[in-house]
Amino acid sequence: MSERSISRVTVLSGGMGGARFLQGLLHGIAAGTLPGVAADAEVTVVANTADDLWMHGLKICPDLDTVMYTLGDGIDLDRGWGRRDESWRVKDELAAYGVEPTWFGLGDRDIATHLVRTQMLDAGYPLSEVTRALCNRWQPGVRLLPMTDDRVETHVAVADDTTPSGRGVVHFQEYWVRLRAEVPAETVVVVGLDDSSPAPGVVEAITDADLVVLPPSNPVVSVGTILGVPGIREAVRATSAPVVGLSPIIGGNHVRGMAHQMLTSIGVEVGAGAVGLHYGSRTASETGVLDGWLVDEQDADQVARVQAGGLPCAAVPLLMTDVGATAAMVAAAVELVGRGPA
Ligand code: FO1
Repeated sequence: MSERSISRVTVLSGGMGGARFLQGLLHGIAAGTLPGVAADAEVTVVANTADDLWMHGLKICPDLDTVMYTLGDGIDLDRGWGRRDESWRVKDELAAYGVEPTWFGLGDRDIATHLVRTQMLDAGYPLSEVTRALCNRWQPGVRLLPMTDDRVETHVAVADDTTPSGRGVVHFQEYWVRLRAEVPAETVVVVGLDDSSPAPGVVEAITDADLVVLPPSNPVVSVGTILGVPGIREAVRATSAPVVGLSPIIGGNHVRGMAHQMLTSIGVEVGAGAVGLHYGSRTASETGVLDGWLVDEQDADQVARVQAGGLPCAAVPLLMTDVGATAAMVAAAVELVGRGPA
């Protein structure tokens, strides 16, 4: 196996889980604890934008902002989203006017981000340029790219006895925030996905990488939507870099978020092994994207099943309890695939 130096790492990321993973990755790079990874390795994040929504005339990009705030040290650590030291005066005033929706938490500081973004979009700048401008302030320490500059939105069909059909469709944010993902997601529809194209730099960030990582983000509505942008799955399958994934499911359930509900809605078993096989082996299948898959030690009994699917697999601690623990799982991921093809 050739020893290869890894200096360009590309991560396909959602919001909270991806952001925590990135903190550990950057920590490991800086600490020099990642085998074969250069101390000055550069990280590019291709972030999910299908959670995005327009509200009160503002364009809100939850996953881009969660990564930017988290790595730029502006995140509220308890919530895992939005700004630290936040106030909610505008939200309260909107509620006083009876303006809906009142269920979405728009903080005053956060609104400034959406105002800048909306003004730049209105001036004709693409989302990728807007994101670059916002990151000039936050300096997240990664190159942050939206998966696409086109409008893409995840919507969820749920049972709704107030409608003649007995079903209703809500924006993903309404499903997650107002409905608290407590009702089954009958169907997930990502509006605009099939007509979208990768944002500038995204394909190259994948094909020119030395390592591509699928972090423990939601495999359906975060990593799944990124892979669904026409051209991105193809780029992952074509890259000369090893591609490694880490399971967001531990012990049969997600750690946070709604991976359980989303996997169920697409008929995929909620298991660490099943998710790895859902992503698939790049070499042993026509659509697979992975060269290796990490599961938590609780799911060690699924390693053989994943390997039988043509996908190298190892069981290591996957709870991101702190940056050191996360860096250790990155090291394990590099060990599993990082030496590159023989
Ligand atoms: N999540 C919540 O649970 N409640 C909220 O009110 C809420 C508001 C919000 C505002 C801006 C933003 O960027 C994110 C926000 N989130 C909120 C988190 C968001 O729903 C998630 O980060 C992802 O979209 C799902 O992973």
